[in-house]
Amino acid sequence: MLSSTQSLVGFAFVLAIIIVDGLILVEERGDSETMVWIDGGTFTMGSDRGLKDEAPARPVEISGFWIDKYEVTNSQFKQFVDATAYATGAERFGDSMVFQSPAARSLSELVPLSWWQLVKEADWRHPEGPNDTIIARTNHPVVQVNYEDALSFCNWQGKTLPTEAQFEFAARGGREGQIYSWGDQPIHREQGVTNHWQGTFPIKNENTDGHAGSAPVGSYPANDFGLYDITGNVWEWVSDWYHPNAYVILKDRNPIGVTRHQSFDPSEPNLPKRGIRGGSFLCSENYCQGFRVSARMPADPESATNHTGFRCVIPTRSNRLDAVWLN
Ligand SMILES: [Ca+2]
Ligand SMILES: [Ca+2]
Repeated sequence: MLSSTQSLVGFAFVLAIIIVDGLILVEERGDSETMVWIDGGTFTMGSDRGLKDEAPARPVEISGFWIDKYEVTNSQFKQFVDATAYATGAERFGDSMVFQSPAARSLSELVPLSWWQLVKEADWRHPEGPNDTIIARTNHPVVQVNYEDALSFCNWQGKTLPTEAQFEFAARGGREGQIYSWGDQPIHREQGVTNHWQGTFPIKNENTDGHAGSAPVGSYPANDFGLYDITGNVWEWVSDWYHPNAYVILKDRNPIGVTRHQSFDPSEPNLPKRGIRGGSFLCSENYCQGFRVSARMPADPESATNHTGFRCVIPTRSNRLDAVWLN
């Protein structure tokens, strides 16, 4: 085995040349200050106690990989934009989706999803609209980034987005079969485990955790693998195309998701969707419960919202070809 040290866009990687099955593979080693190495292994992916798209729970084998400790922040995304003059989808489209708390006093008065509004000039620098600013939120996760924006940032760092299986394996932190990254205790029985919504979504945010919106990354305890906000704070893009029956279809070793052509969301059958994971500051016990480690959510890859961000992984042999590209 040979190794050498190389600097890539300001991030240190150690390149190791590994000979496997007669093929020479180049595997980058992450910066342990900002990334965590996850040992590979077999875990039970999904849940038979959750929603239908999380079943059947089944054994999945994952190869080891490096993953960011934190969600990508506004200041990190600014470095990328400053270096590349990248324009996000929301900036090019001129609008983006923003959560707006409805005036209704009870859930029965609400039209489902009416709390999402398309707001002109909402983008990553102005997550809730033109009068909003991220000046005091440099260490908050970047939001209002669509799938291509997230992947472009990761590629700029020599990284890619995690697969759905990598994300769930990392989020579980070795807690086999448990509901949350902290165990089986319901979130209302735990103190300060993650940034989520307390109270009745979407009409009353009791805000007992002190963050009605996003929190600075790392404000809450890490999970058992040392990953911060891997549940809660903001949803995170994963590389898999979404299918509600993915766990019936996918292979058992390093699954990478269905194809774009196969992607299917029953609520919008003609629009291929990617997956997002981990829940956000808008997830509550009465509504999405996205902070359960098996929870899955389809998302339009071209759309961005003010509660979805991402983190990156170093490409491995298992996801190098399939996750780096957009289709
Ligand atoms: Ca909160
Ligand atoms: Ca998160």
